[in-house]
Amino acid sequence: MSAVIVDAEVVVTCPGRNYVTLVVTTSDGRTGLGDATLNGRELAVVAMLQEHLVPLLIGRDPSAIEDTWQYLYRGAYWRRGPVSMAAIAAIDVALWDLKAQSAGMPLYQLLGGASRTGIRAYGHATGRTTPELIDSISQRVAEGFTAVRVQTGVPGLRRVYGITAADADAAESYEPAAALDRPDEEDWDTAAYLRHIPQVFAAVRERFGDELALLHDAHHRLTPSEAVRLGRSLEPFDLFWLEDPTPGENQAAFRLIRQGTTVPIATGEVFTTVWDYRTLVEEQLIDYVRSAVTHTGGITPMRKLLDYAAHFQIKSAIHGPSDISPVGMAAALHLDFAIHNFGIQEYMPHPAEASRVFPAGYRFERGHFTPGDAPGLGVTFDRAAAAEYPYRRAYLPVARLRDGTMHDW
Ligand code: KDG
Ligand code: MG
Repeated sequence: MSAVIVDAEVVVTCPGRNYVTLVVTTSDGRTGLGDATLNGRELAVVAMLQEHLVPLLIGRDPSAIEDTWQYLYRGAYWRRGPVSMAAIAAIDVALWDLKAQSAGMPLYQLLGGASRTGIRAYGHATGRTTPELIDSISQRVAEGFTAVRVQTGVPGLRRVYGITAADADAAESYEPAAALDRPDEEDWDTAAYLRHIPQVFAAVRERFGDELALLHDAHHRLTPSEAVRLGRSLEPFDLFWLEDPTPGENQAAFRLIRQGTTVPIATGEVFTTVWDYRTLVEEQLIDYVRSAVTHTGGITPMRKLLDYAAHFQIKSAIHGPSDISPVGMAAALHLDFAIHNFGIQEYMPHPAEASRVFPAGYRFERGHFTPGDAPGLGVTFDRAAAAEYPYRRAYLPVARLRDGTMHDW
């Protein structure tokens, strides 16, 4: 008789930040890992898994990945949404991990094999002032990165997206979630931001020359016309992309941005299905798909989404912040390695304690990753180490305008 799923355990651990991990066990004693971390809403996914999805897995054939995905997605009646899609993603990735382990192959081989020799990654640079930012970029370049996301403080604003608090180590900590009882508050002034950013990119290009790829994340803060103004003002500095210029719920807004500026556009880190991209892809309104494997239902739908995007000359840029665990990162890297339309991979290092909990076989060298050749995802989970780091409630910040009005964070 072929193996069946006998257990699926959900483990929450906080090695420097919270992670939700699914461990699926089969009747022949194999285990597969999935990442179900949803930053600031972790326990909602835990409940979705423990109360609703794990009971449906027991006794199922672990090799029937597509059928299980459809069973959980269509079978719920209530489709989409980040809590459901993160829960389904963890199951899907764990089943791919099991299948590749059974085949004795690294997962990328099951996805079609290597399409490249290395996965180009971008690092993060941040500074409250331009000299501090230049130092931060220099560190990334010294580490071997050929592409860097550049975020900067804005004069007159206490705290903005991507910039650490004044008392933190500005160069090294990008983690926005904080273990506080209430979300931290950042301030925002679009006019001040739009005035300041072009000067910063001028200084960065001047210092680092033409070759270094520069990226910037507007983090959903702008209207379409403000995004056009920003895009145009940054055209002389040849950005690799401008990310999340405007909130993505209204896909049609991107038509205005596309008509107004030639700056390449990346979006989708908060999207959860292919439907969130339909207008963007079919009308070629974006250049990069930013979805995370962890938040978009796993490897199964991500492969379909990226293949669909490929037909419209749109490339991958899988979300890789520190709130995607090393399990989710490994899943992204195997997909990056196999697909044709790979663009770039985000890399925000995990807290040091996380590498104790999730020993991973992927390697980072001279700005590029390789996923490793261990069978499956190539990540293990040290439960004893995980138990040393209990869950801590944490929230992402919120943003307010100068008069106190809530704004998009
Ligand atoms: O959980 C939210 C973070 O992952 C997000 O703010 C990071 O925008 C982000 C990025 O581009 O990595
Ligand atoms: Mg982003």
